[in-house]
Amino acid sequence: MIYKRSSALFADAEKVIPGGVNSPVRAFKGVGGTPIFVKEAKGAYLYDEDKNRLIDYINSWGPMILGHAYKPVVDAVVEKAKKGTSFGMPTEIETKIAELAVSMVPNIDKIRFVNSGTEACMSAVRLARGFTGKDKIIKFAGCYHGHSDSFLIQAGSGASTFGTPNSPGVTKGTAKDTLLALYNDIENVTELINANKNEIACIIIEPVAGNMGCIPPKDGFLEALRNLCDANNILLVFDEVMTGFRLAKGGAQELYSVYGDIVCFGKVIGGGLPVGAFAARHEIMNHLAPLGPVYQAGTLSGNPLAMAAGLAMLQELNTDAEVFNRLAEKTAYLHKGIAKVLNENNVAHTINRVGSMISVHFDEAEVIDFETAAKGNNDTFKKFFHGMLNAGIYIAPSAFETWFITDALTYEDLDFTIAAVNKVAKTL
Ligand code: KE4
Repeated sequence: MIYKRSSALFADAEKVIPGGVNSPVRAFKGVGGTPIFVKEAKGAYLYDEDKNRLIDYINSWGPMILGHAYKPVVDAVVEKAKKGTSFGMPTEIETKIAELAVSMVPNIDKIRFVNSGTEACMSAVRLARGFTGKDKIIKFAGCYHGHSDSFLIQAGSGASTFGTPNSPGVTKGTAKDTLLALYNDIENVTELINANKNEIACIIIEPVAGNMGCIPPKDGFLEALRNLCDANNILLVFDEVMTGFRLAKGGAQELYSVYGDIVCFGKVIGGGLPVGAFAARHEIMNHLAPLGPVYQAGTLSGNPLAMAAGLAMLQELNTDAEVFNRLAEKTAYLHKGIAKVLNENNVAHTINRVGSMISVHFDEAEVIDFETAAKGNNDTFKKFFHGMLNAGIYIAPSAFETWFITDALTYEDLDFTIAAVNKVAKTL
């Protein structure tokens, strides 16, 4: 694959945009090389600036679950744009998408729209603190909830300790209120709660982790978290920015029948436009301004263009009873095919999969948390990434990310992908 034009465009971008990108993971720092510039996309395919066609397994990190330039979404956006893009005043379409989201997702009565997953999670934590009157939060090492200060915290020595900032600009004052636990380790969470009695407002978790690759919750882990929260007057915040409207109509809550107190959304809910949201039962959401004292706001929150894209997307997912089964079946087929060819080529690996989320880890260790996921961040992964890219397959440029399956993928695309893995495996 030739990337002449992408390289030239990257050089231009670097002069005026820090690192040449508007989000760090796009810069290929995790795999080396220069990022690919996309010209356009349709269905399961990206067309880059050098006229290469790539089968897309990132799909904008999740939103394009039905494929790029999905006609009902595009039509809705075009029609809405002709009538204005944002007014800073209430519009009927906000109520329409709120009603639909509340009908699709269990255990929520009200939803507030924002502009990103970060905003959704940041606001959810503020609401939890305001509702409980407590300051501390527990998050899990390796889980990502966006770039709000409270979340950019990395464990010091050991894993369950007072967090220390992992980004300059995050103050020690902020970090002290974020406690870090080990994903899938309920004893560890229990220790943290007991060491911080009556000080913890919420536990925030990705019910299926997607930022360490894909890591499913161990059997009983989510239920145990739910019980710990109930016994200690702690709110359980499910960050479903990735899993929401992807794993099932009702997301991970529906898949596992475990319910958060506050649920965060992003990605799919916006149909590819900037939308985040957080939702909960009346009692909690009524604490939000202008009804209650917890302040949260946004100039472009609920803007008609983004709502039009999101509503069209949710309407499609709500009416197609088979879409989530098709997505899961395609992902299982891909899993089986990749595992077969990696085994035939004696490549040490683990594959994690939940619904239409899948990740390939190039280490034989079972990947259950950040520490075990980190073992797959190695040269084998980097070689695999570039081998697949040269074969016309775009996967995440980081060992800590998940592949996102789109319903636009055909079984021919999946077979093409498996054949590419077989070819690349011989070079690892
Ligand atoms: P955004 O602010 O990027 O819309 O959402 C933050 C966020 C929150 N919660 C979860 C579970 C997430 O996965 C994300 C964002 N996901 C990353 C990809 N792993 C976004 C990609 C990027 O940072 O460019």
